[in-house]
Amino acid sequence: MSIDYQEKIPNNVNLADDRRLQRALEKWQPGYQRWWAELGPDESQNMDVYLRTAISVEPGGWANYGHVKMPDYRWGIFLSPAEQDRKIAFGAHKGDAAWQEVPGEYRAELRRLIVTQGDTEPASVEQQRHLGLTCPSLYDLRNLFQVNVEEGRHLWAMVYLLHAHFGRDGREEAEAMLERHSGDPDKPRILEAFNEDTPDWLSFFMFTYFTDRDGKYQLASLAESGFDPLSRTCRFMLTEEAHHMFVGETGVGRVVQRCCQLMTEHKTDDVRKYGAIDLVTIQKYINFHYSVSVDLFGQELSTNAANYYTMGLKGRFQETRIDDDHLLNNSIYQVAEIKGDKVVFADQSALTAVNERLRDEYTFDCQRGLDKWNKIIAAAGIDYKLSLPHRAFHRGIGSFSGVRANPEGQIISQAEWDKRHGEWLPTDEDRIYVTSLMKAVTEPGKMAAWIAPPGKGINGQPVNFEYVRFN
Ligand code: BYC
Repeated sequence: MSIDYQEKIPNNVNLADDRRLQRALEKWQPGYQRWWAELGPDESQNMDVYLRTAISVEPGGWANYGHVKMPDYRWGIFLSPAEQDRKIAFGAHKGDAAWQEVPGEYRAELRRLIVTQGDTEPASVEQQRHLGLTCPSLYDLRNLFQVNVEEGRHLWAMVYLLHAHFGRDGREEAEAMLERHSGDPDKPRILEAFNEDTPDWLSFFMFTYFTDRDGKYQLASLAESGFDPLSRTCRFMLTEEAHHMFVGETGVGRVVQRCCQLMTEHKTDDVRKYGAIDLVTIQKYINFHYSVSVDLFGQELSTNAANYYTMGLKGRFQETRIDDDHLLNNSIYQVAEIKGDKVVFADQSALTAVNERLRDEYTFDCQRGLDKWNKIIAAAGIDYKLSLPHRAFHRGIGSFSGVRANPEGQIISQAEWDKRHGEWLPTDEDRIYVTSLMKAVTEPGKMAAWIAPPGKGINGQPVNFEYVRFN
């Protein structure tokens, strides 16, 4: 399966043979380019950025690196290769052939899932649009832009599905993706976390670690879909998502490393004196970004999610590797809830608890990064441990949204919350301090004082390579 780079819209879906679809997408393209120019990365139009572009969807098809102006990036439509005779793996249609066309009875639900997924992609580009002006290094600037162009491509992926499979209302939904904007009071993005600012690079690394990881879990669940084009699209998107989480994990790790270096060098916890970010502040950012990201999984018990599952539209993480009946009509799952002033676990229908199961798997995965960051701290001989806050902490969605809890998961009064939340979440002062560190460092190989250099460069290039050229 090859991608024709001569085409206006590079693709491996035989766009050339489908004139109607090609015309529809070519009509949408100028609006997308206008959106990128207006709400994409600030002042970046003339920069040459060392970007990776997919040249094939096969494993290892990522070898194409070169300096590119982002408006000329080859945004295209790539689906993972079809699996022969693929069957629906779960729900009421388990065992049937996967759908190649939208199943009429589930059209509205499927469109909603695709629109919700698609909406997050341009939202994140909008959230991150000012960061380039304060990059801690050229290496980091290039990574930010790589993430941004790939989020743009993920929007294309969802827009392709809407145009190819949903006719007129699909085209309208594709237009609407460019009309809603992150934080817009009149036309906000659909999911709450995508209306928050990403005001500084610590937030960016946290976002790519925690929020992009929600992307991984949601895409993996959609990759199980009985609607085969959605499944194949998401499979390919997941290969790009991995890099975004790498940027987050190594980014936070380098901030931790720099802090520990200064703590041991100066025998102090107060690294702010030396222009770095202290471990307490890093913990507060973790508390914020983790709690906002777990909200993205929806309610603990969700009839929407149960319906998506039974309809065969959205499965569980690695559905086919799970050893059960894949129907879940008689299965139970332990779900946390509030009883009095305690958090307890109770048996619930596994079918209505699929959101919660996914959130549990996500949390388990999040912990891996914390273990790595804690190793950096331990290796420096420092007695401090970063941790994920309890699931009840600072929630806006689900059973815990109505209570106040501390990071250990004890239910506390509003008065205690008002008194103590500044110990657990970034305060205005913390944010002002972190923002004060954000000054662009653009000399090849140089790093801002608050972050350690990366272990290695991109694609075998040295760390002091000119990853971005300003024109
Ligand atoms: N904000 O039944 P429930 C990514 C609504 S990130 C606002 O539990 P459901 C990326 C909900 O819509 C991945 N509203 O909901 C990362 C429902 O409304 P209705 C994005 C919310 O449907 C970084 C009501 O509350 N992909 O890719 O089971 C950079 C009841 O809730 C929220 C997806 O999300 C919220 N957080 O679950 C770039 C996958 N949560 O029906 C990209 C597609 C719930 O009462 N989306 N509500 O009007 C879904 O699968 C589901 O929509 C959700 C929600 C899992 C998000």
